Amino acid sequence: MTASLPPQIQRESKSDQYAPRKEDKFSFGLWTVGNRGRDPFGDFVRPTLNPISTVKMLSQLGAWGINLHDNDLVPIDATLAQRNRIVHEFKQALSDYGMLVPMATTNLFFHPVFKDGAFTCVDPAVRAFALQKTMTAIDLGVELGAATYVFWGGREGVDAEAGKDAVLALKRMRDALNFLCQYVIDKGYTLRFALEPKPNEPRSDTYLPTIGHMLAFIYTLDHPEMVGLNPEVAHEHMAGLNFVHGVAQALEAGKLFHIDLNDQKGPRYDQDFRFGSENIKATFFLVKLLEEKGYTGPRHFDAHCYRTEDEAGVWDFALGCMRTYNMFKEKVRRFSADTEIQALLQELNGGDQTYGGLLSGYTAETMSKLKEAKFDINRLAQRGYYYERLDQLAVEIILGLR
Ligand code: GLT
Ligand code: MN
Ligand code: MN
Repeated sequence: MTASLPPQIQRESKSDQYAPRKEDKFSFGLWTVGNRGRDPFGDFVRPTLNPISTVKMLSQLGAWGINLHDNDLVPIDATLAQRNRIVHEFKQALSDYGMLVPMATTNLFFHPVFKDGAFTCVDPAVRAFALQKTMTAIDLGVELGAATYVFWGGREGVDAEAGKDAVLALKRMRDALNFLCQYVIDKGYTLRFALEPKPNEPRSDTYLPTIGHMLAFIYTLDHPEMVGLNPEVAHEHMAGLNFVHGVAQALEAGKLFHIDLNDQKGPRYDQDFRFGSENIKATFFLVKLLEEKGYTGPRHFDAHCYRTEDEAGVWDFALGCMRTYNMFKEKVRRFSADTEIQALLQELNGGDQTYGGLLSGYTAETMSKLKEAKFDINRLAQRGYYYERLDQLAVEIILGLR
């Protein structure tokens, strides 16, 4: 492990207006920069990064936060004394390098005990252990200052449909989250839960596969006000969905508690690529949504660098995620400052105001006026919507021509 960042990365991390700063609220998981490149076909390609140096490196790069699973920091078989020493040293590093732990989570998928899932495993002993492990991990997260606690389903799902009752599985998931909400309340913690959907992988089908499924489920919980979403770019793209629309729905419902930023080449295995490395236009509209619609939470990168890279590549990757976010932020600013685009948008949304007053809700009056109204639908059908022009202007903004 190198003691500090390679010189060219140190220079680049501070070079220009896109350089990440603490107020940008960028965070990474220990498991993201710490990803060692093992995949189902090949072994580790990079050495272990120790959590203390990771805190230092990320801080030097301009990141604000570092997130973790319980076992990213404390090995699953650590004694209490070992656990306390590790946590103490980590807290010291956080304070030395001015870093926060905004979010924490539980690893409920790595150990073989979780091969059939955790909260939805058919074996009650595994479900009970999953609750116990999560309570302990919540205590750790709170001790480190986390305000958000993430639940990614991991292995909650099936390969063999015959083996599990899908309705019962949902009830078990609900029971677990209700139990843990009550635990947080009883402990007096101010922690919010953020549920992270994923359609498949590692199971062939995961329960609660998309933002929409998860959102509906939240409202069936005992404490829906404590529970929101942690949507991930790659996961919605795996399901072939429009991530921006999913995030907009969560945001509009007041449920965007956290976000996992990365990138993905369409519906295939979960790639967790560097933010903005693939879907340039979708990334632009995502940053536009987050920046303009009042999302104030962490900009968390749940991504990892290509398997081809050595440790320098890890820091290239991390800096790239943050710089790209800031570059898109600047593009978004240009879009909203572009007089031609704004004039076009105004014209587009203007339309015939005659009927505008009838659209603000049902009253006996609006109802009868609307029933009697005469519409020249052939004239209405003739208008053009200038979307070609507008979209081209958006492309020109993104490509740096405006
Ligand atoms: C795992 C997964 C991610 C989740 C993390 C939180 S762990 O890497 O692929 O999408 O966000 O448990
Ligand atoms: Mn994720
Ligand atoms: Mn992913």
